[in-house]
Amino acid sequence: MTLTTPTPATTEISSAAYHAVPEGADPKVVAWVDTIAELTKPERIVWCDGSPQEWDRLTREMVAAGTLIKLNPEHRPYSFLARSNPSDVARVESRTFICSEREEDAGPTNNWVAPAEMRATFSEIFDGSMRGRTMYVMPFSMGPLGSPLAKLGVQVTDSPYVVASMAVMTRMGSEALKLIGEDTEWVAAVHSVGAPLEPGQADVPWPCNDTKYISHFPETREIWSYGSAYGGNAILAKKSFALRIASVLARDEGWLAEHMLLLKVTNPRGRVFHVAAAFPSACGKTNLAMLKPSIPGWKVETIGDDIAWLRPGPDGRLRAINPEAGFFGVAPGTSPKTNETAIETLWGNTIFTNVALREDGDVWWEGLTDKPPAGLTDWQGNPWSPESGTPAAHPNSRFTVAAHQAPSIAETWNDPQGVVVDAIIFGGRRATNVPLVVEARDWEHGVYIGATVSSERTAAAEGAVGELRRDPFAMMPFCGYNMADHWAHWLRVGEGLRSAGNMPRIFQVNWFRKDVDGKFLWPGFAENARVLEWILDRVDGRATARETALGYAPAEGALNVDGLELSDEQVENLFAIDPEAWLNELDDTERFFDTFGDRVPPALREQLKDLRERLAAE
Ligand code: TSX
Ligand code: MN
Repeated sequence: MTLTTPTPATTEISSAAYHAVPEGADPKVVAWVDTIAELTKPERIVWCDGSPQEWDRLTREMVAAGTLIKLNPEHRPYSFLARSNPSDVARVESRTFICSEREEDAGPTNNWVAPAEMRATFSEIFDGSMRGRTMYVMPFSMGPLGSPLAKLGVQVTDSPYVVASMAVMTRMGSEALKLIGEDTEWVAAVHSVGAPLEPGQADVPWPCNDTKYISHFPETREIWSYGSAYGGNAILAKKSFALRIASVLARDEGWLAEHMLLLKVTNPRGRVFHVAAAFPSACGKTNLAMLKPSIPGWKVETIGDDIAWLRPGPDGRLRAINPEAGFFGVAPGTSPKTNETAIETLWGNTIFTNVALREDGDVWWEGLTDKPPAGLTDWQGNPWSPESGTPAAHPNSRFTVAAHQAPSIAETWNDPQGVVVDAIIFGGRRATNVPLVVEARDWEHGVYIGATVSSERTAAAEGAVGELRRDPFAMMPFCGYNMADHWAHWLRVGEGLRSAGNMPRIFQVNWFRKDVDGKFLWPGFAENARVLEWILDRVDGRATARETALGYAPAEGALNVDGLELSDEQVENLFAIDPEAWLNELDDTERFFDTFGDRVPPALREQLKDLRERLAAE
């Protein structure tokens, strides 16, 4: 199949004159592509079909251009290393915008610019931004092709690295394009690295621009991204579509687009459960998504590691899909000890970005092995040794790999009907106050727990160490509308589920509580299966609980700690409630709520008041 047509000698002609549009492509898609091409003025246009041949051609071209390094196929078959520009290594929240018509609809936690103003800026910076480059057109589906829970999109990009990433992370190509018809809703996403090439100008391995914009237009369901080729800034199907735009679609259509992993869990009696869990960054979501239980008889399978779309089904039960098709995971800290399944997943067919290169053509990152191998090249391409004093792999270095390659993937991960959610978990990284696990008193209390998710700042982040970083629903950087409206929406969805007579139970967990000496109280990792056991035994009606001010905690002896080297005192400390510390935290929570003014649902103010009263009575 021919994907390109020869480049004409002239520069500024209608794109329609020189690109081969796939037969049957929706005229509105074609017209939109033409509009973007007229603005960005690429040298040629390629409509991506998502085939293995296309992948092969693109990766070869990127190796020739120096964008990718082919890894040693003996160690890492069909795999590549990309080194980004050192200025382009992470999502840039300060340059991420929600361009709703009204500022209050973006809310106090988002950067807002009026749509007209942003469009005026874009008509300048995107003008000719793809000169000398290929514009790739990528139709894609978020969720199984044709699923009633899935959504379609079309992203254009001038970065072949982004095409290869989207091919892994989404169902991208001809099949998705065929699903777009006259009446199909689809999200339009424009991406440019913002590095046009003059005739004869040599390219660089990782083109990007110091000026960056990641802008979302929720009312017109559009995404425009400029200047970065990294991760969430550029793979617009992920955070931009599946969370920021989808959260708005979900609000309008009565469902939920959430920053959650999805698990299938089978208990020793063979009953199957599904769990959705939201955690802020640096809590080990991918590790939990690929958990190998330490306790016999329990089986955990992966459905998703980052995003879940949840929707009340025809039977009134909450059903969920993973809208993505791959994992874009943080490499450092991933090891056979912390996540053996991820290590198995990464055997090949993987794009690594900003990890270290071994002498033998394989990859390495901090935490993969106790001791670094000799002869490493760091993520910037410089010789590295432990004496270098810098990390060999960038702390935000990544792997991009197909979800179906995980040995833990559930056979139902592709089910177009989604899976029925039995339990929802909210976690955070908290050295104090938050117990290992509690069950919410009811849905409203669960929504309060979600709205008050927080992590203590680590040394890596700005701000004082130990200070609470609020991250409601782990959605702080990802909610495309007013965060307080998101809480109200959760309460509304709960009412619908309740009237249908079947709602998931909500739990709060904290793997990170420390003792007075600053040591983690809970072993975590595979042992978290014990917490899942109590949670799902609660759902199954077989685990006992005791009421506390914070919710239902495991009754004495109900949490299985057999074989763990945990003293009674340590178990007690994992669940200890200090009313004074909690009342101080609630003052902080109230101040946090106040930043949203009168958009905070009264039911959550009520939850705060009730919690205060329960703690004061302790
Ligand atoms: O991912 C983590 N999980 C979830 C696993 C399913 N991490 C890593 C977080 C950084 C991304 C954890 N770290 C977890 C955890 O449950 N718990 C901890 C804290 C911890 C770290 C080390 C030990 C115990 C707890 N123990 C030893 O190092 C021996
Ligand atoms: Mn995430």
